[in-house]
Amino acid sequence: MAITSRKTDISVLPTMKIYDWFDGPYPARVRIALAEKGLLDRVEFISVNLWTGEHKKPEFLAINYSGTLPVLELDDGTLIAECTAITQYLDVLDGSPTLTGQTAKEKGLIHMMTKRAEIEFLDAVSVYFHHATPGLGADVELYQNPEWGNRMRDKAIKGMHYFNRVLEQQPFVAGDTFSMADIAVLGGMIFASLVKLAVPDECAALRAWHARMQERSSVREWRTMVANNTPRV
Ligand code: GTS
Repeated sequence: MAITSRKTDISVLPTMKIYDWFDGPYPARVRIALAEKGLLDRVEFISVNLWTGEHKKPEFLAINYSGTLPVLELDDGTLIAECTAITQYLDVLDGSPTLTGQTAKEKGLIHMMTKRAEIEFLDAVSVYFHHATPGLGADVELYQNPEWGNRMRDKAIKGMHYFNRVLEQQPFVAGDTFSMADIAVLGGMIFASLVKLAVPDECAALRAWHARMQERSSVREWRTMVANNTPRV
């Protein structure tokens, strides 16, 4: 049974702040979600420079205990970290969720596949980056374990095969419609491309899905912003 809801006029909503780094793969997830929801203009972006380790400084740790980006700050000062939590918040803001599901079943499946995209793919690529490559540089990467990083690289490649099998069966990561789970896998693809982790040739369904995703205006807009080095602020 679908939950009936009335759409809220987003132009009356207070503006929000997002702490992020404009071309980071996790921040990309939230920027793509914002574009999908038509909310990009409702946000002021605050740059936190990952490459100089700003996210590990006490000032930022006071904003997000985990020392990661992105973080959403509401006009009453509430801080919401974690891409999934932020996306969920943004999705229900207008009373008409389109990314996180309407029915109990949709919500359950989207949550499961988003978590799976993180655990099996995106987070694994991230660990590979931080541990088995120079990562953010010696000044920021104070502990590295290349063996662990390489294991996570192998896990990420296995994850790509898993999502390929999923996408052989259905058009989108969590079923018949585009959702937050697709955005999470997109985050994995963005990070994989940054660290030059190729999608295996045999993952044709994953490649075809990825090509289709590039046609979405939310993804196109993000790519153009990165290519032109013109972050929204
Ligand atoms: N679980 C977090 C989420 O979903 O928001 C992970 C966030 C995350 O790892 N963000 C990256 C980060 O802060 C940003 S980026 O690498 O995608 O640009 N990394 C810095 C670090 O030191 O881990």
